[in-house]
Amino acid sequence: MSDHLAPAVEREPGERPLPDPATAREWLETMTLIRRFEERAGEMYAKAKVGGFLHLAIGEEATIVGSVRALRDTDYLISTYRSHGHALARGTPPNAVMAELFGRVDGCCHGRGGSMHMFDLQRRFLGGYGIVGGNLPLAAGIAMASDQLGRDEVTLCQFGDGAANQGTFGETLNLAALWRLPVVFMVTNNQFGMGTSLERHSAVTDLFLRGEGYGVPGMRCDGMDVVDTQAVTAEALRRAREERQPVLVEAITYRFRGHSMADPEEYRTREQVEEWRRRDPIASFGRRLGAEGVLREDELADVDRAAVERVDAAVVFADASPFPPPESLYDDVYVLGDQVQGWYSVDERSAGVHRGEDERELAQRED
Ligand SMILES: Cc1ncc(C[n+]2csc(CCOP(=O)(O)OP(=O)(O)O)c2C)c(N)n1
Repeated sequence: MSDHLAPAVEREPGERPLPDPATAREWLETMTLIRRFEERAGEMYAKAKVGGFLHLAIGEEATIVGSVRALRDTDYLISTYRSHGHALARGTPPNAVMAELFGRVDGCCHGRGGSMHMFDLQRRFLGGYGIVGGNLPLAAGIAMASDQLGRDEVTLCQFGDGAANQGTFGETLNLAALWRLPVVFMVTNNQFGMGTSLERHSAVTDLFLRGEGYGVPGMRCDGMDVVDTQAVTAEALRRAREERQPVLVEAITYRFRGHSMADPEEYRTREQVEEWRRRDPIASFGRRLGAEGVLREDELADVDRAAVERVDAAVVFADASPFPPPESLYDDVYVLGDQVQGWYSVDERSAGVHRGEDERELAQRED
C-alpha cells in the first residue's frame, strides 16, 4: 500500500454497523453483478464484440455501490468513461448496458454512446463523459437547475484523481460554493491517472483537502468498504441538500485492471496490485456478511451464480440485438428543447411557457 494511504481512512474496516440484512444483501448482489459484468465485458472486447475503448472499474465496486446507494431516486448522478458500474448500480438493466457496449439498438443509448457514454435519463444518470474533468461544470449546472426550480435534489459528480488536476475542478468548486449549489463532488482516488501515480501527478495527495480553499469542505471514505462509502456519501449529500453546502468526498480505492484494455501496466508492481487485491471489496464484504450471520456460505454462492446468469443473459440479449440502421446516423444528434418532455425551447422560455409538473412548481415558487 502506498505510504500516503496510511492515515487516509482512520476507521477500521468493518467498524461501521451493517445495514439491515436485505439492504446488505442487495449491496453485495449489485457489487457482484458489476464485477461479473465487467469481467465479461473484457472478454467480449477481446472477441471484438465491443468497439472503441473499454475502461473497467474492477476493484472500485464498493466506491460505486456505496455512493450510488446514498442517492435518492430523484437525485442526479454524473460520471466518467469508467461508468458501466454506475449505470448498473443506478438500475439500468444489464441487457441495456451490454447492448450499448456492443453498439446495438437495444443499448441504453441505442448503440450510439458505447462504453464511455452510458446514459439513462429515466434513472437520472446523466453520463458517462470521455473528457477528463468535463463533467464537473455540467454537475454544477444540473445542481443549479435543481436549485432554481426549488427542488430537493442533489447531484453527485464522480471523477478520478487525475481529473482533480484539471482547471474545471477549481473553477467549478469555486462557483458551487459561491452559489451554494446542492452538489457533491466525489473523487474516486484509484491511485492513478492512466499510468501516472498520485504522487507523481499531485503535490497534495490528500485530495479531500483540495476543496477547502474554495469553500468546499472535504470528507474521506474507505472506498474498498461499501458501508463506509455509503455512510460518508450520505452525510455529504445531506449537507448539500439541507445546508446548500457542496462537499468534496475522496474515496480511497484501487483499480485491479489496467487503465483501459491496452495497458502494459509498467507503472506499478505486481506486488502492489496483489496487496490491494487482498482488500477486494466484494470478497471482504461477503466474508463480513458470513461472519455476522447475514448470509450462509451457500447463499453467498447463490449471489455469485445469479450475477453470472444475469450477465450470460445480457450477452445473449446484446448479441441478438441489431445494429442501428445506417440511415439513422443523424438521428438524435441535436434534440430541440421542445421535443423533450419537461424541457423548453429557447423561444418557449423567453415567451414564459411552462408545462406540466414544472409549470405547477414554478407557479408555486412565484406565489
Ligand atoms: C481533457 C482530457 N485530457 C486527457 C484525456 C486522456 N485521458 C483519458 S483517461 C485519462 C486519465 C484520467 O485519470 P483519472 O481522472 O484519475 O481517472 P481514472 O481513469 O483513474 O478513472 C486521461 C489523461 C482525456 N480523455 N480528456
